[in-house]
Amino acid sequence: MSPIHQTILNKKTSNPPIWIMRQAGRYLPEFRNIRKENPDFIKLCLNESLSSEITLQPLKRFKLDAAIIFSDILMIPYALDQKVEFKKNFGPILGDFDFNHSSQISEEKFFNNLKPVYNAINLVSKNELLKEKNTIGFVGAPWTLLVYTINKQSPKKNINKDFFKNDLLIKDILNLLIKFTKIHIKNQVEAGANLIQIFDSWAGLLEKSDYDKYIYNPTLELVNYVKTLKVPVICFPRGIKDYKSYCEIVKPDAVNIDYDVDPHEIKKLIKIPIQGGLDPKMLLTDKDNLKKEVNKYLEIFKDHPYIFNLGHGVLPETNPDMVEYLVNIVKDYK
Ligand code: 1CP
Repeated sequence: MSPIHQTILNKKTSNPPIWIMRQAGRYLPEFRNIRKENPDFIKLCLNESLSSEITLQPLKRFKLDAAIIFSDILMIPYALDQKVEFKKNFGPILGDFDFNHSSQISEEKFFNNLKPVYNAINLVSKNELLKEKNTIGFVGAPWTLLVYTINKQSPKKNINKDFFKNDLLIKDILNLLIKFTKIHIKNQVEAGANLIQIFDSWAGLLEKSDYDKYIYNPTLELVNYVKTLKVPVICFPRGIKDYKSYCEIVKPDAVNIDYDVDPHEIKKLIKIPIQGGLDPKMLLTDKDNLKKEVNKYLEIFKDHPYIFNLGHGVLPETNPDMVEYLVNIVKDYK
């Protein structure tokens, strides 16, 4: 059994397993080389030979315990025929979501639109580098996808006041996103993903009074669905104000904490396996400081099932040597 699966089942491993959010990406020169030649990001995600190669790049360099497929949470709106573009130094820009059109898309058409993603998962999961390791499939949580679908770009600090104005349409879009997110999860598992991560990157934008409707109920539906597929599910409700209630209600197999969470406090509050926490900015400091911070998390979670990771994605300006240094500290921890 892989070290991540062991940790999720509460079994003791000699040291915590590790993977890194956004481990395949812009901080790696070998990724930037491929990206330079492939200016269309969606097309790159749909090129199974390149996307599987990019997925494996960090595993060739570092002793990581999992590969996360090189794709994007916005591949779902894309496969539902919403226009999705990525603008340099700006982020995603989406077109209008046409509910009447998107709700007519068949499961088969959706599968065909994303077939190269599933083929890439299949290629990666069979690679020698992944023996006794995990191939992580992922989705955006319904709330986070709704944010991009309606806001049509990153919301940064808050969402437009008009966001919730058409309540009925929002409900319909949310349900459609849930339906296709389940299909995307199933397709990834059938292709070879043996762990699913659900990213709720914009959970922090909501007030607690909105959690039931937009976070708890939709995510619980996905988590229960993943459990029927017999693969573990890790949830990352970034910036949520109450991780404890989230875990009790949504019941993921493990939870990823963000870097604003106090690790001492959360350990006392949460019984399920924990992942992540380290501020990605620590990788921009020096080795001594990084070591101190990494050891802090290792010490705090030494008697709690723990998967090492960051409190958000690795930053593009990170030096890969610092990532190597981090991975080695975790691997050498006694
Ligand atoms: O190793 C990996 O993790 C690579 C696969 C991966 C994942 C898991 C990518 C590639 N994107 C994601 C998830 C993702 N995409 C999330 C959830 C995690 C998070 O909060 O970071 C979100 C919110 C997105 C949406 C997205 N995709 C943004 C906007 C982020 C924001 O602040 O609004 C951007 C800029 C992207 C593009 C993207 N996706 C992935 C990469 C490597 C890139 C950069 C593309 C480039 O310009 O080269």
